[in-house]
Amino acid sequence: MENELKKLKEEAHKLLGKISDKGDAEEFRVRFLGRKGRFTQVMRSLGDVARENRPRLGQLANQVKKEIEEGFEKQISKLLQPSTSQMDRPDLSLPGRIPPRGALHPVTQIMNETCEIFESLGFSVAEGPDVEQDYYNFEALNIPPHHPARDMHDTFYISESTLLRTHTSPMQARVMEASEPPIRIIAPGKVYRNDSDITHTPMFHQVEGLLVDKGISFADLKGVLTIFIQKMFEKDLALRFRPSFFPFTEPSAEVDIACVMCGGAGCRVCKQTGWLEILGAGMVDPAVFAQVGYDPKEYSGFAFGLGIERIAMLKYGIDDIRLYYENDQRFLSQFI
Ligand code: 2NM
Repeated sequence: MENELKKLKEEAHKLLGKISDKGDAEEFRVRFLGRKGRFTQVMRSLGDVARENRPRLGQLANQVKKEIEEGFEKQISKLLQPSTSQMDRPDLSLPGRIPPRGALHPVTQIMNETCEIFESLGFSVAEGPDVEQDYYNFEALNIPPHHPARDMHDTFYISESTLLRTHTSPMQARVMEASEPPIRIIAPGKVYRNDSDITHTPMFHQVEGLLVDKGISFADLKGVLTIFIQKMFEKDLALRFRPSFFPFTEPSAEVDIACVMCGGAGCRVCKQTGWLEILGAGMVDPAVFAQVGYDPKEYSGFAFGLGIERIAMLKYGIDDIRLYYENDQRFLSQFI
């Protein structure tokens, strides 16, 4: 009987591993553990065994039964659980993990938008060095040494003849020097002035425009700037041209727009004037044309310069320019 039990145990063990569905499990249960199963059969022969061996064999039989039952339970619980290959399979119904997304700096956004508007009007982008020669920053633009206008620029000098450009117009002098009219360009980029308060940072961004051809008038300037303001502020804002002075333009104007906050009624932002100063412009001075070798009798042109930070401040209602350069996430994340 001992042999029978051993054989039974081995047989059950071999078949346990092959149970792979409900049918197999039921078959196994009937065959080994059922009322007419193999185990019951073996137990019947306990009566034929010598009396003194019965307790030992009875114990052994119970142990074998327990082992088979436990093995059977284990196999069944395995069947009820998903297999490892099922667990490794990705759950396609889960929502995706969204990575944190970066965004362009508000100044970059307005810079890009500005360039796109002028490009839509036929202007090409001309870029040049931040470290510029005194000649292109000043002399070519009708600002000779010792000219009082140099004072206004708070220039960072690198040497006697090189400096950080104080505006992007040196690029326009370079383009005019290198090519003939018609010219229709904008010069976007960083500019530097030794000045710092709530409306000035030592580095800021400008876009300057230049259009030179035969028969260009102040009306063309007004038209281009009006379209730019309307597209940038998505509103039919009024423009006002006030007489002003720049060494490189004559006549020159400072351009105001109707206050974006109150529409001209007067408020804190426009200091009750109803107007906001937004850019400078004018007709290119014949002295500049002479410097670059254009005949002022043949050609005329207009130029303008605008500060990107200032436009972004007006568009977004920002009252301190320094916020742009503090890299505070609470500020930046409002422009995503
Ligand atoms: C301004 C205002 C007025 C300007 C002039 C030129 C150039 F090169 F054609 F002479 N470029 N930009 C200009 C004119 C810039 O900024 C407030």
